[in-house]
Amino acid sequence: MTNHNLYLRLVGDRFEKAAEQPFLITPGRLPLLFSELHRMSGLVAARLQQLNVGPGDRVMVQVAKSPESVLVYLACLRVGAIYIPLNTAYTPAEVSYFIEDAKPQLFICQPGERENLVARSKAGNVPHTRTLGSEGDGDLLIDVERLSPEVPVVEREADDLAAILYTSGTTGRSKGAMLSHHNLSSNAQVLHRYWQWQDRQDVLLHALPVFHVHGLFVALHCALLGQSTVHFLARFNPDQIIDCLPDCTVMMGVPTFYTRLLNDARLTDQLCAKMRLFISGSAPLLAETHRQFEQRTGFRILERYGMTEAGMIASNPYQGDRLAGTVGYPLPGVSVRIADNHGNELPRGETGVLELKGPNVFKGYWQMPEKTAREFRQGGWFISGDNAVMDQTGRISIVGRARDLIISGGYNIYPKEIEAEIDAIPGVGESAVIGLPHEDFGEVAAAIVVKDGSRQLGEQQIIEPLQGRLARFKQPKLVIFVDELPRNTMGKVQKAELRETYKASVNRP
Ligand code: MLC
Ligand code: AMP
Repeated sequence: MTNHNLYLRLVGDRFEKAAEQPFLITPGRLPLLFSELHRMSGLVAARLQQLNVGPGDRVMVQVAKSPESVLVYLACLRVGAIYIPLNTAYTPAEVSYFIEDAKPQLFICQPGERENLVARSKAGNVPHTRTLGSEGDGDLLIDVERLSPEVPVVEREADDLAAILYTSGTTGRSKGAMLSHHNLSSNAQVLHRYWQWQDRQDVLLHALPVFHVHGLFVALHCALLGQSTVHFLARFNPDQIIDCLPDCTVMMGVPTFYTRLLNDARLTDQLCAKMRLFISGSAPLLAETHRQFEQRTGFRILERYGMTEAGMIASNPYQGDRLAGTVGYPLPGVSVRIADNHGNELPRGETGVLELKGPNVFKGYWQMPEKTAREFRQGGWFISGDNAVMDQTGRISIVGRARDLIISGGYNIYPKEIEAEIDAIPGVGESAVIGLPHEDFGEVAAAIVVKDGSRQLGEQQIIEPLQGRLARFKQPKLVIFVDELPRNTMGKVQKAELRETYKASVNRP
């Protein structure tokens, strides 16, 4: 049997004879070298085995971005475990849900969160809880050097799961998108070719979080396939970005990265002299940002489109026109069609829901077979939930969302989840959470609230109860009180009307 384990493609023993080339360069730390990657992921894999983590077991991870966190990911692949990264902004209350749902064999959290999370982990019957800090500290890796790194790469079938990434649902309940070894390796190889990755020469500027598709899979997989050195920054920090840019050839970011860079006078064409490619995705890039960036640096940002359930779906061409406001063409091997609400394909030029098929499309939502079935059409077309239009040449523009979804700085916020929390606050009659335009984050959540008259309510009485219940990025940046919510004749709240009324209400903080 062929071993389809993604680890073999990404690392294997490909780099053992590599010169001492850095893989991850993290400020203030010694670089992690390519030549050490197999041995070090072997040590972490040996630790996982000591904790009885084996094929098919889930390993849930809520830790700071660090070279060690990448080693944990690679070690999970190596032992055949399923990697489940969580946003570090999630509160313990949110994490409890994920533990309950995924039933991990091992939960790894930040040392500072140990007290908060061990009890929740125990309540969820998780056999092992360990900690890992941003410097590799914590108890996960204590004495790991004493173990043998000779851990074989477990055989995996193409459809075996490599990772589960949680994505919020329209019902407010998060769903775990199951991604197989083949889903991830096929997508990585396509991107590596499509973006003409320059093996051993490209240097990647990486300031994205590593708990989402963008920073974890798209960026790191391309770098591993291309044996690229990566400037691995904990977060988007303009000073560090400006420092690193002269050494780098590729940057991947959400649109907020580009608008923030444009607000920095230090961004010049000389600073980007070595750059080859700027890529944007995860949220719509404004045509104005595209234009200004080209004017300032001479680079036309390459915009691509993807989602948790399918990795990357479409991209502007590497060579050829990178058109602002479009996400380019379906990637090789991916089929895209625009359909009406019943799954009938629409002629080119008409707006409808984007549906897709291909080796990148996930295996379904973890333990939600009915939900999964509802998201697919006959013939295996996955319903993306994005509204799009295709021109005569097949070029795609995303024109909106069929789902009630807010994308803020590249993070998804599902209004239903926030509304449920607000509606539970004493004194609230009902609420509607909408996305409003925001210079920095593109969109932010705003809550439109109707009081029930039973007590005095101000913005603080709405926001305070959300602390500890919802991650900060999900909390409304603005609360507006109204007498009633606008509804149509069917009784449905008219969110489009609310968005129009309040579109100028949020300014840059
Ligand atoms: C931080 N905050 C946010 C926020 N990020 N609020 C709304 N939306 C966000 N995205 C909050 C903080 O909690 C803080 O709140 C306040 O805003 C100011 O934070 P900051 O210091 O300015 O934020 P910063 O750390 O600079 O982060 C902003 C960011 C970051 C845009 C750089 O959010 C980010 O890296 N986003 C990338 C997300 C991503 O990788 N998405 C890919 C998903 S994959 P307070 O109240 O505490 O002050 C996907 C598929 C695909 O979508 O196609 O790629
Ligand atoms: P997530 O579920 O977090 O992976 O987010 C995926 C969603 O991000 C998609 O369904 C789109 O709505 C949005 N998205 C990703 N890339 C783009 C893009 N280039 N333009 C517009 N929306 C995008």
